[in-house]
Amino acid sequence: MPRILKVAAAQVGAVDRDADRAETLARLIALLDQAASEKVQLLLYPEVTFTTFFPRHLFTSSSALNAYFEHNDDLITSPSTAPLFSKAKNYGIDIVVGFAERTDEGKGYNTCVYYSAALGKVINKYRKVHLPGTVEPFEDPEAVNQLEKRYFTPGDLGFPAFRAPGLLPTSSVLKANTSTLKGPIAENEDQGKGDPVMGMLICNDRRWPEAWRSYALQGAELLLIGYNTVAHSPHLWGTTKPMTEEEAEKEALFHSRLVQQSNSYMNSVFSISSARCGLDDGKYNLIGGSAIINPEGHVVAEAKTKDDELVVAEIDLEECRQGREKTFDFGRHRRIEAYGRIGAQTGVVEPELL
Ligand code: CDT
Repeated sequence: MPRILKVAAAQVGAVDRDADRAETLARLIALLDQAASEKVQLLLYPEVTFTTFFPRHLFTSSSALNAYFEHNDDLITSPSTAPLFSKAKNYGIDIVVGFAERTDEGKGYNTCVYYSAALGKVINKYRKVHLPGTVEPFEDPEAVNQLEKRYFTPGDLGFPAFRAPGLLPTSSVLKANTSTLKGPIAENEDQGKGDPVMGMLICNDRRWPEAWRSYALQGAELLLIGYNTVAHSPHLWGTTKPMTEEEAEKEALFHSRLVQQSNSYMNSVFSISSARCGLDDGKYNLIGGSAIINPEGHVVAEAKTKDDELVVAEIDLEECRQGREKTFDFGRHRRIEAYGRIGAQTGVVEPELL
């Protein structure tokens, strides 16, 4: 039985440091309006959706920094963010939205939420696990910084897969069976049925296979990934081979696409990525390349611009079956007795010198 969803990435072009929040919100809503006119059911916005990618800047005043954060529970009530959620509810479109989260205890997380239009509430939250960059700015005043390790705490929620209700006509049929995932495919006839199983990642997380596999082991059929990826930053990316701005951007785009295609294939999962991109403040260049990838690793749809753009596709979640019943049938082929190192070690430990 086909399990078809119409999904989209809401790619967002340049947003300057001092951009008016209301104007940015209006752009996000314009993308939602367009999604509604194209009958999209699920729309993915980028990492830190409502502002510029502020971790590139050093803030010495906490009030200036805090202006970029949303307090945990205010997201769907605050006038600067709420209209996106209420409009999504009215349209019946589920949305995934990234934001800088400030908790009651004062911790900062790079977070995204899944808002279900059917239920009219946030049904899942993810906090970015892999925080790139540095705590202190680079000494070189020309360097592009990425101070995520300064402003955020690594996510503490793990990789929580979840089911999104109300998207498929068959969604309620198997309700009684959807609370737990049981055993390998061959032993579990409900697997790959019911409401779609989803997971969220944020930007740098997409480069880490452990993150994808954690979701795939929960049966995720669709991964949603917002990002802000600097196009040219030798301080962040390294300089094995000196590159022009243009070559560096091409390389960053290549790696972004490489990790999305390969991890979609190796985990038999659809993925959508949505970029904040373009030239912020006329000088900070972020790659575009928002894309929808199928479980065989092929591009289904991709952005053509580095501006506000909707990238839309109709996807059939049944396509996840090919990989997960054959090459990547985890239950039959994974060999956890050989993988101990992956869960036990962070840095590299080389064999002893000869
Ligand atoms: N936002 C984010 O995580 N960006 C990083 C930039 C690379 S820093 C080395 C990314 O992985 O795309």
